[in-house]
Amino acid sequence: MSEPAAGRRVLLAAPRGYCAGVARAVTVVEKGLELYGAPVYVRHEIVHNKYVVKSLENKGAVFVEEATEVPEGATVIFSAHGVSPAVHRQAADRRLTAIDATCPLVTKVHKEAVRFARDDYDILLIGHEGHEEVIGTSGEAPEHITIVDGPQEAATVKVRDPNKVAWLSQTTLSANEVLATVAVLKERFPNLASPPSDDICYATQNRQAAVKQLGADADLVLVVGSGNSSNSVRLVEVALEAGARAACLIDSADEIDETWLDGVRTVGLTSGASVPDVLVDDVLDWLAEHGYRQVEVVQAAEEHQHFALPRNLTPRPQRT
Ligand code: 0O3
Ligand code: SF4
Repeated sequence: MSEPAAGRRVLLAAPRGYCAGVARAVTVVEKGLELYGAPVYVRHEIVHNKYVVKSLENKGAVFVEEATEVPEGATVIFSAHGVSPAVHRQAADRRLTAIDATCPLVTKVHKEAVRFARDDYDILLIGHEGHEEVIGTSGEAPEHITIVDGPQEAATVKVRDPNKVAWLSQTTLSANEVLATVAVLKERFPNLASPPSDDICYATQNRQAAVKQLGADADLVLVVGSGNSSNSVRLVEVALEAGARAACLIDSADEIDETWLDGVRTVGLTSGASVPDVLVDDVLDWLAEHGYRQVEVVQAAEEHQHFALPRNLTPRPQRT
């Protein structure tokens, strides 16, 4: 039995949705289409969101998995998750015009990997094997990097010299889980070197902080995001850890099952860093139609981050 409409409310997480890196990457594809005309090839989903990919396909973007699938001499955009130097070389070999939409905060992790590898460290990259960002970062120094996926792997990973070990991480992991993994590594390698600043980016941390804040008060948390979006999936886990009775990942409002609302008074709502606002607005409309009209914003942080577009997308001033 549903609660009476009077008791129903929505706790809306803030920040949620697009981070600065995603906003920049989506703009790169839109501007690329404007400047170079369709088709513009994009290597890998520009961000892990079905709706974004479909919308850009409708505008003339062609998504491929490898640079080798792009016709010689065409324009290719690299996704926000970053690519290895080998992919840059493939693009150069095919004489592609490459536009790099890698988030600057992912590039920062690549540079840390290069620096630690140059100093001959064994680098333990905390992240999910097979994820595009982890593939790209590992490719900076494959002979130095070992992927460590959680505390259990941290307990057994082998290194050459226990005094020459550094850790880095994927940008979109659960902050708590990374802390737990690093704690195990520090126990084993007391001289473990850390990245100069957090690899888990501000947007991941803020979205997790907001959902953590509302999780305990929510009977159900809806996270808008696609199944291959690491940061979105983490929001479901963080909501459950924070005490939400249930949490579901949905691509859009039409995936909500009405039975999920049985006995639910408070719905928490958030969205991953790759999710456009329109999808959350649709969920809010759907919830309002089902009696959840009262919306309270739960604000964990304010964000003012903005990244400039890549140089080869910025019109150059004309010389006179
Ligand atoms: O890395 P993740 O699967 O979360 O990727 P999304 O969903 O595209 O979100 C943007 C994050 C990103 C590009 C890497 O940090
Ligand atoms: Fe960049 Fe963080 Fe957004 Fe990833 S989640 S694109 S690292 S700002």
